[in-house]
Amino acid sequence: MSQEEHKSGEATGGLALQEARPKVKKPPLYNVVILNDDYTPMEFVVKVLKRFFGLSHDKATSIMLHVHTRGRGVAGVYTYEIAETKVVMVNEYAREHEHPLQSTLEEAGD
Ligand code: TYC
Repeated sequence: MSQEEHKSGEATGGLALQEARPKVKKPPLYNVVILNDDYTPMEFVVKVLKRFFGLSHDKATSIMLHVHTRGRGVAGVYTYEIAETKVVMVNEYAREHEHPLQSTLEEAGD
């Protein structure tokens, strides 16, 4: 039987089947949060924000200053695997350069 006959029930003795709705559920999103500390140089934080989050120099500087004054700030919003990868890359890069800079994940608000 044809798709259309099947859906309408014409060829199924009147048993019409429900049209399936396309599944388009959005994945949960996560903030990559950069934390302030007393020792990491400002220019290193700006470099990290540019390198790992694709930010312009001005945007990276603005976020770095926000973190410096407020204690924490969002560098980017991603699906879980990408966000987790960014956190690992930032924290490893900071450790390699012997800076205490840390990033972490949190669920993004809708
Ligand atoms: N507070 C640091 C300083 O005074 C600068 C800094 C900014 C460190 C942002 C970490 O995520 C950070 N050198």
